[in-house]
Amino acid sequence: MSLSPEEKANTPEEFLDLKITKPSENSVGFPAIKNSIGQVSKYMNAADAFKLTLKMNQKGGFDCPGCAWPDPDDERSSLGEFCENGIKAIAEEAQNKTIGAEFFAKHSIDDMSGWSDFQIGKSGRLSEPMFLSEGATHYQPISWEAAFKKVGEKLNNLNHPDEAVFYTSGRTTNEAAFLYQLFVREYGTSNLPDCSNMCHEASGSALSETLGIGKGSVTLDDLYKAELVMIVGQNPGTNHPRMLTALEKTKKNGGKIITINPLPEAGLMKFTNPQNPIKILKGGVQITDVFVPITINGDVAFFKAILLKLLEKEEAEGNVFDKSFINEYTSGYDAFITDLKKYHFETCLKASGVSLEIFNDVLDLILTNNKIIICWAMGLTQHENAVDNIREIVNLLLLKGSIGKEGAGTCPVRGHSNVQGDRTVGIWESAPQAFLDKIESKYGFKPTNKHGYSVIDSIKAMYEKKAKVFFGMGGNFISAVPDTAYSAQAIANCDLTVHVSTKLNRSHLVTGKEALILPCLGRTEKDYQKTGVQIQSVENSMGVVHTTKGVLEPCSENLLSEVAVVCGIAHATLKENTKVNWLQYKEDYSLVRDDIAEVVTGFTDYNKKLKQPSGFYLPNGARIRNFKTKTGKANFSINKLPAWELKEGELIMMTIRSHDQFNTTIYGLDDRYRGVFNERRVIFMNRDDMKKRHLKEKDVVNLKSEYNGTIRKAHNFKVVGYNIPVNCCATYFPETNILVPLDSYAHTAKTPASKSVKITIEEA
Ligand SMILES: Nc1nc2c(c(=O)[nH]1)N[C@H]1C(S)=C(S)[C@@H](COP(=O)(O)OP(=O)(O)OC[C@H]3O[C@@H](n4cnc5c(=O)[nH]c(N)nc54)[C@H](O)[C@@H]3O)O[C@H]1N2
Ligand SMILES: Nc1nc2c(c(=O)[nH]1)N[C@H]1C(S)=C(S)[C@@H](COP(=O)(O)OP(=O)(O)OC[C@H]3O[C@@H](n4cnc5c(=O)[nH]c(N)nc54)[C@H](O)[C@@H]3O)O[C@H]1N2
Ligand SMILES: [Mo]
Repeated sequence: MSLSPEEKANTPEEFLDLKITKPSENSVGFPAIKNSIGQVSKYMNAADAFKLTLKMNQKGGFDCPGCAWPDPDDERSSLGEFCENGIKAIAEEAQNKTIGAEFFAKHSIDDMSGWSDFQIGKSGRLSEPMFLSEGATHYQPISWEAAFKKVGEKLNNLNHPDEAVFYTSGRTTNEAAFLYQLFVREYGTSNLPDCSNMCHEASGSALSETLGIGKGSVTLDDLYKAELVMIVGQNPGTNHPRMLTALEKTKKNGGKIITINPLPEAGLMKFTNPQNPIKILKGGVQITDVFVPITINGDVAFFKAILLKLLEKEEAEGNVFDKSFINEYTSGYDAFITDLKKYHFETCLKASGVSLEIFNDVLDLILTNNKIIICWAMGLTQHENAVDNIREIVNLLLLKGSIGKEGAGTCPVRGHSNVQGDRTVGIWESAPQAFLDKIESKYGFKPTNKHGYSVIDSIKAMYEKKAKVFFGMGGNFISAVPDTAYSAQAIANCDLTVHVSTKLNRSHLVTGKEALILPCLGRTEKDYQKTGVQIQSVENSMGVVHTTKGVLEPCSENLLSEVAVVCGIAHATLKENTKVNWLQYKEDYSLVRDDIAEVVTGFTDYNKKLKQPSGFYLPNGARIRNFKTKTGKANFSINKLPAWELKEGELIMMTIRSHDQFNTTIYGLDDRYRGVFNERRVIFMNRDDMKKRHLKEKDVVNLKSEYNGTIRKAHNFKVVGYNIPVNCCATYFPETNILVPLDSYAHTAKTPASKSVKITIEEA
């Protein structure tokens, strides 16, 4: 009997053998090196591994497919510019093992669904296109031509182009992403949801409105020169390890660091640069000067408390606010201050869960420093009030005049290595009219200006059978999205699901009636085309566009590049009804860049500029105090104190990443820094909350969330006592995505609120 979509989508509930040790404060150093070498040697051959580490993030080398942290403009480490988790990312992509017809003949969809995500990922690299016909239990090989034809036919048979959804994960290069959105728009829809919808959408939304650009304003050099860096809701030791090297420099230059996080994450407390053998022996530097153990979603309250005290001091003594900046460059100051005065300091501080003593330490640093950078990631963006979180941060920076000057500004730290670039070149379900007009004037067709589906809208549309074809350019949609059971049914309602992927993942197992897997080249591999090996380009978290060029031979002869896949599908779908010469691009990617140069602002002379070894910076208004907002100024905003309460017995749960995963790709089963080994089905709890519920370490519990009357459950999690604020708890994503309600998302940005899920705990 076949498994239900929900059964296939959920991770298996059985346990491994959980070991718990004391969490570490320090990150990196010898264990990290040992760990990454271990990972490489298990899955890759040594010569390839060596070649890769030498070229990773080097000028003219390839961009690490891990995170989007920028490379230094000046010197790069001769040892290779990489980190433990970057090595794991490439070891995962450049695996020795490949899977094709034989593998899929042996393993049915149901069999593979019973595997853990770790096992699924370790199957190997996909090596040939595969097709799942209606009612079949196994995938079968299909030729590229037949696969393209199938996609084209399905798309052409829909009642309306809006019945198709085209998702993008953030590894896709600028060249492939630009062509992909061009195809989707010429086909006739703007249904271009992407992983950004679940990630930094709230940052984009808040920053566009307040500062006129949906990206951060700082460069790496600013970070070195900042007097004060605040790191809010981010775990760089695991997710952006090379950021710690930058912070080490900030500290060396005399800068101070405040960390605001429910968890004392290892890298932030102490860091040993793995590329500096002397430091490894000495035991590293302390990164954080003041650690603020905030309650989950206590950030607006905490920042309001800060703003109130700053105002009090300004009114008493003056000289706290940067008055000349406020007068010249901002709008909305008076209304903002009037609103702020409605709040009480004590109420705000209490809601943040922070002690007065720690609060005062933070306040002192903010009062005495004027070059402030605030960095943040998912801890701020994945809440219903996420946009408010970020706007409140901007309010603080504006009061201090800490924007658009050296050593100061906003630093949303992006996730996927090219998620920022994808948006820049047009992967956007609600792209601005000016961009659509440029497409029209360049290509001669009129793209629809109707806003398309975001991730949340897409899931609803598929569930309601308003969308019937799902196309995924990379990613692992079913494991990344919230509300697993509902979302699995949504996918199962589709007629066709298509995934362009490097590795097997759960999204290949939870399918529409028919399904295709289209295997593509990864970042590390050479991309051979008619005019020779192609380079591609990406944009990092700080708006630098630079090249990436693979160094290894492709793992199979039957892979296509993402660019070639898009060209093939566009050709098969649009046939003679196109204004675009699709087939030329795949032979020479510089032609795509010529088009981008004409259509996308900031890319003039793209091909020429890419020849600069470190790439080039895109224009950034906020960086030079040219705020392209509706008012033409930087806007203060009015943000409410979020009104959420826990009912008796409820905890607020954040779904976070372990040290051994890249999103839904599970590298290993340990979370070394947090002292959890060989198990992912765990729930981190405050020991007082455990006591209240008569729970001991390793007790097995079920988790239940109730939202607007709907109950969702996740079974079998082991309790781990942890240094986390009372009433808060943490679990890993994707295991608990089933508990995240689809309707709980950030206002205006629609980012799923996967960091503030209210749950209760039941005995298993
Ligand atoms: N190795 C590795 N690197 C990655 C990834 C990966 O999975 N593995 N993923 C990539 C992607 S796509 C992204 S978006 C980034 C994600 O990078 P992060 O945002 O660092 O990842 P998360 O694990 O989601 O961590 C969120 C952090 O916010 C804290 N937090 C949670 N809720 C709150 C809150 O309410 N307030 C505050 N102040 N803090 C809170 C958590 O304790 C945790 O430290 O990393 C990228 N890099
Ligand atoms: N509960 C909860 N849910 C979350 C989050 C959370 O913190 N909590 N975080 C959210 C965030 S920030 C993000 S960004 C999303 C991530 O969502 P996604 O981007 O959809 O997920 P990934 O796990 O990064 O996708 C991994 C898959 O991408 C494919 N892949 C890897 N490299 C390439 C490539 O070069 N080309 C192609 N075509 N395919 C490739 C592989 O097949 C791999 O299995 O998840 C979100 N979901
Ligand atoms: Mo992300």
